[in-house]
Amino acid sequence: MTVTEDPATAEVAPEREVGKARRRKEDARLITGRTTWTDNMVLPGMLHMSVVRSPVAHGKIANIDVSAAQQAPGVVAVLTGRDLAEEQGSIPCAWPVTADMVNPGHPSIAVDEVNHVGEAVAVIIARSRSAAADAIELVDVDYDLLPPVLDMEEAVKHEADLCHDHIDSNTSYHFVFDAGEAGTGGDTEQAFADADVVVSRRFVNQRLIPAFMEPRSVVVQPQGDNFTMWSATQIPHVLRVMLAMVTGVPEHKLRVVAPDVGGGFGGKLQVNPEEVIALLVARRLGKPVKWTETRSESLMAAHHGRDQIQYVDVAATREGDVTGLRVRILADMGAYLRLITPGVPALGAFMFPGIYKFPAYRFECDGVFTNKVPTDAYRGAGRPEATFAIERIMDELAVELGMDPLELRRRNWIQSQEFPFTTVAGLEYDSGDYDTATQQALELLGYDELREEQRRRRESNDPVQLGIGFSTFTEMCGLAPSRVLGSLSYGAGGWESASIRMLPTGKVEVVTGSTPHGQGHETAWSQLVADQLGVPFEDVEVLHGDTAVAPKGMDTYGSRSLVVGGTAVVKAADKVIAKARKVAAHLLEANEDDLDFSNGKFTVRGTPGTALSIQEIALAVFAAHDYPEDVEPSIDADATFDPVNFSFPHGTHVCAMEVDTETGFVKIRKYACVDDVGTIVNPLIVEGQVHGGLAQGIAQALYEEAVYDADGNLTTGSFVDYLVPSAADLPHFDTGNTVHVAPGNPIGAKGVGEAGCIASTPAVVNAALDAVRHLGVQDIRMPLTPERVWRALHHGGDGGDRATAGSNAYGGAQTETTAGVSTPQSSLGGDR
Ligand code: MCN
Repeated sequence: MTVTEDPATAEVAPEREVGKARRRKEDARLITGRTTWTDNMVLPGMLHMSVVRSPVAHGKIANIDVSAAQQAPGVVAVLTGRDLAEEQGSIPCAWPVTADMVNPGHPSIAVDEVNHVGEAVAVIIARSRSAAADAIELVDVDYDLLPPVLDMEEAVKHEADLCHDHIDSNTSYHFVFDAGEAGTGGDTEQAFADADVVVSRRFVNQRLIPAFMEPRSVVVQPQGDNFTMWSATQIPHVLRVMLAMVTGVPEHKLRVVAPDVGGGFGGKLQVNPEEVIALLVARRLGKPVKWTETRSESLMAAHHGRDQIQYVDVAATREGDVTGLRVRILADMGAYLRLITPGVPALGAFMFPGIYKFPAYRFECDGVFTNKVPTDAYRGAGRPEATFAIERIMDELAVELGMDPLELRRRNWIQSQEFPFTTVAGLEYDSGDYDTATQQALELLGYDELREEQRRRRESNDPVQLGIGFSTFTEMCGLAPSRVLGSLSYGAGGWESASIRMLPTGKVEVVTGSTPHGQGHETAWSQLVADQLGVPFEDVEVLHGDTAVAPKGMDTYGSRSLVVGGTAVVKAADKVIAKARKVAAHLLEANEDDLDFSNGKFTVRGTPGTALSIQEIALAVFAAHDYPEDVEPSIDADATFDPVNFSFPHGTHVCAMEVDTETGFVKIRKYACVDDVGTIVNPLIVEGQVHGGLAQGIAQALYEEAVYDADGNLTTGSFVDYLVPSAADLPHFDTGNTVHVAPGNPIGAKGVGEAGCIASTPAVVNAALDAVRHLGVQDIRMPLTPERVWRALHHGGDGGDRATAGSNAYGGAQTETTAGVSTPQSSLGGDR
């Protein structure tokens, strides 16, 4: 081993990688088609699976005749729910939010009854994809129809039809968080009784479809009693555990691989019936099996998101100090409880107070069964719904008080010097400065000029009116401290793991438990490791998404990967350095305490010119000819990180919107946002994440809605009807950042993966309302289609399909505003 002479004079500190807008390493292979998506997999003797799906929303299966399909050319087998009844178990739900939550169970293939259009009733296994697809038509299923339960407010009434006739109610659970009872706030009822002003609203947060680019796809290869599954999933690690539990295939006999995955947005945070069935079929037939959904199947049968009816009451003083918040929601579970279906609204429960200092807060949620496809995580999962409600009602309160909406917010939000701040929901917000972010966002927007233009248009009765809407948001992400998840009855922890392998030639393999599917972890983790170990960015390879390669992991969702998984990587790197230090001390014949480590090199303090790089040490321990006696010949290291708190990114989003009062067309004139995501590892990725999130959040406000007809058919069953916007439908985004370092992780980062999606929706709706409120419009139901806007303008109400007046399921008024009285207008606990 030679010790390199390295005159200090020649040393130039390399530019830090963290903070560099590196283009993503992974993009070259992704955008040039040089990767293997699950559907590209071809295995010798591979069979193809297609799924026969229910065309009815609710019914008993009277008879299934598969004889014609079985005789079709190329068909190898046709299996029904009865055929697999012994082995298929139930699709797992890992988040029983209350002890008495009712779970109807969910067979991967329906056995006796179907509960939503698109539910699997049989599978066909054939030698080719086309043979499997063609035989679908040949399976003859007789259904005894039952009335579908489709409307949540009807479903919770006593006399309602039942979604599952073996359960005597459509309510799965009733979840309550009461700050008074939790000791984190005062008495909410008292706050409302004492209020000068109470504003009550009913908001509809419509059903959405995650609409990932790569459809769901799975390939299973049996090898004796071992199985390898490739799946377009966000959660190979969780999936493996769950499949082992559901099917009885021993966990150590099952390898799950998530190859490159083309988006998920929470929609692939799931244990899919088709994954279970493909595994069972491969086990039964002893042959590889592939299933890839069509786009229509994806829209119809992959889980949906959002779908809440929210009754929100806010209490305040006449001067504009908020004194109480009361939220009651109906959350549509769909027909079954999937992996985290019940937990989505429960997670949101803690975010309704937003960034405001409410002294009292009560939240109640009913998880309601309907004969629709189950809901589950969709980008933000519970937090966009909560943010929408609070940011909408703050605007309504401002109108009621005759205050500027921003002024009302400023008056009530947490001040920068008050961090860390424990909210009325019991969360400890870590750091931030809402004033500065807001100021910057206003400047980016050109706020003063746009307000002036708005005034001019109003005065001249311009048919095109202009409005400006805000959303000053925070969110809890970086999921999550395991103990907190445990206290919320979630079935797993929130840690993440990493390993660093120092290869003999000095190259570095980083194994991460996170599972990127568009977020660029290969690039960002390389930047972290390059800085930490002082090795070139190009010398780092990041491995992920294969339980045989990365055996431990909690996967990617909840904007957790950098904060939790990135921290595990940094901690593993620190352990590598600590191990290497012992070897370096030995080789440099120095005391460990006398060594400095920077830019990838150990130097002996006071002895300039003597240096040993960590890459040289990797070779030394590989040869293992000369290393200290009390250490092992390896500097590789593992780390597992469990955060002590969530991270709380925040930001101010401002939208300027034109509304054509003659046609109802809306157009985003300008969109500006300033987000604080703590330390930014890669500004290019962060900007991309914000843009993607904005696209989805704006799409909820303006374009997207999963619509069912009166029989329970999904009428938005293709991209012709379900309007995912293209780049051409979206405005230019003016984005900026403030940086308040997160104290809970050594990187100082907060998550960004969901921020744009959480923040943007209310800003857009608030902007549209700001444009037309003077014309008598109080609400417009999302998405703000031209028809809805026009109807709200010309016929009142919210332009949606509900009556303009009347009482909601809880006996409260739908859009009640009460100024100057001390009695709350929305009474909870009506007809349930
Ligand atoms: N990042 C950074 N600096 C920060 C925060 C994040 O450089 N302060 C970088 C990270 O290094 C990472 C990316 O931004 O490369 C996102 O990081 P993070 O916020 O930790 O989020 P996750 O990686 O955990 O991704 C999950 C999140 C979620 S929950 C959804 S939904 C979502 C999203 O990411 N789905 C996506 N972004 C998506 N992007 C794509 N292309 N496709 C999806 O399906």
